[in-house]
Amino acid sequence: MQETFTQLIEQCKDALKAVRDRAALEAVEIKFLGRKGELASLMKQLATLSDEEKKIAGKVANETKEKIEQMIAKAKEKIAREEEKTRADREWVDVTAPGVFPNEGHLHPISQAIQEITDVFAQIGFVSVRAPEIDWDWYVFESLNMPPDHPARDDWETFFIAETKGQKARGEKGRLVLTPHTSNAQVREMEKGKLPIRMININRTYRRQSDPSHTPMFHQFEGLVIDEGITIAHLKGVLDYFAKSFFGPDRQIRLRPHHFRFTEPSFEVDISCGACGGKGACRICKAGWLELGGAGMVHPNVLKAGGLDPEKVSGFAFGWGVERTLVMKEGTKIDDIRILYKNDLRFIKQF
Ligand code: FA5
Repeated sequence: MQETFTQLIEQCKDALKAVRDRAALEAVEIKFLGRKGELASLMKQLATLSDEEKKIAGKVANETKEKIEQMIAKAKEKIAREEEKTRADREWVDVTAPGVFPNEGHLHPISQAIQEITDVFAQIGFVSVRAPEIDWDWYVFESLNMPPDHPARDDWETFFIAETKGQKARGEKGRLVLTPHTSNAQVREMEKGKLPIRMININRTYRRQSDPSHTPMFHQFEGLVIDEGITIAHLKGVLDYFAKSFFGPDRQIRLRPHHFRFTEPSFEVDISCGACGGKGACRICKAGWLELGGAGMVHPNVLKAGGLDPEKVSGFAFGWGVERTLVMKEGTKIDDIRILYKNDLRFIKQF
C-alpha cells in the first residue's frame, strides 16, 4: 500500500511538470485530489484492510494527501508569478518611443467648398436655408415664370419622379421633380413673408448630363436678396465680393447678358479660367472663361408668385454650380469634374 501511495506522489509530480496554465493545473488537482480522483479511490480500498493495517495505511494516506496539496499549492504560486510577469510585459510602455499617428480623414472637397462658400456669404449676412431636393413643379418651374409646356423647361433636362403604388408624385402644385436647380428656394423663401430676404440655399441638383464639365448630380448655391430699393449695383457688388473672397484677387469675373425666365435683366456670370490662366484653348474652358452660373434681377412675376408687390420691393438672385466653382479655384488639379464622384482616394487626398 505504502508503495502505491509513493507512486501516486511521483505520478502527480510528473503531471505537474507538464502544467503551463491555470486550467491544466486545475485538471491535475481534480485528477489527484477530486472526489472521484486517484487519492479518493485509494482511500476507498483502505476499507478492505484489517484495523492494524488501516491505522498505518491511513497515516500514509494523510501524508500523501498533504504532500500532493503542497505540490499543487506551489505550482499555483508559480503560475500566478508567471501570469503577473506577462501582464507587466504586456502593459509596459516605452514613453520615449515616437508616437503613432492615427489615419486622419477629412471632408470631401465638395463638402469643404460648400462650407467655404457658406462662410463667405455669412460674412455679409446671408442666412443659410435648405429648400427641398425633391420639390413640386410649382416651385421648380411654374412660380419661376415657366408655365407648363413652356419650351424654357427643356433647358433643365429634368428627372421627374414616377408615380408608385401608395406614393403620389402629383399634387395640386403639379408633379414632383428631382430639382434641376436650387431656384426652387426663391418663392419658398418669399412665402415665409419676412423681409428683407438675404439667403443662400446650397443643395444637390440633378440633370441628364455627363461629360468633363457636367455630372448628372451636382450642387448649386442660390443667393436671393429682396428688399426695398435693391438694384443691379447690389448684385454686382455681391458677385465681386464673392469672387475676390473665394478665388483670390487675381481672378476676374464678367457678366454677359443672358435670358432666364425668372430674372430680368439676366446675366451669365463667368470667371477667368484657373487651368489655363485665362489663355483659352484648354480642355475645361471656352476661350479663357468658364461659366459659373446665372444671375439677374428677380422677375416681377416671380415676386407676385411669392406674394410680394413688385411696385414696392425688388431683388436679385444668382445660382452657381459648386463643382464648377471648385474647378475654377483648383485649376489644373481637376480637368474632368466627374472625378469628384469616383471615390478615388489618390485624388481626394490632394485636398
Ligand atoms: C440655373 O440653374 C439657374 N437656376 C441659375 C440662376 C439662378 C439664374 C438665379 C438666375 C437667377 P444654369 O442652368 O445655367 O442656371 O446652371 C447654373 C450653373 O450650374 C451652371 O453655370 C454650372 O455652373 C452649373 N451646372 C449646370 N449643370 C451642371 C452639371 N450637369 N454639372 C455640373 N454643374 C452644372
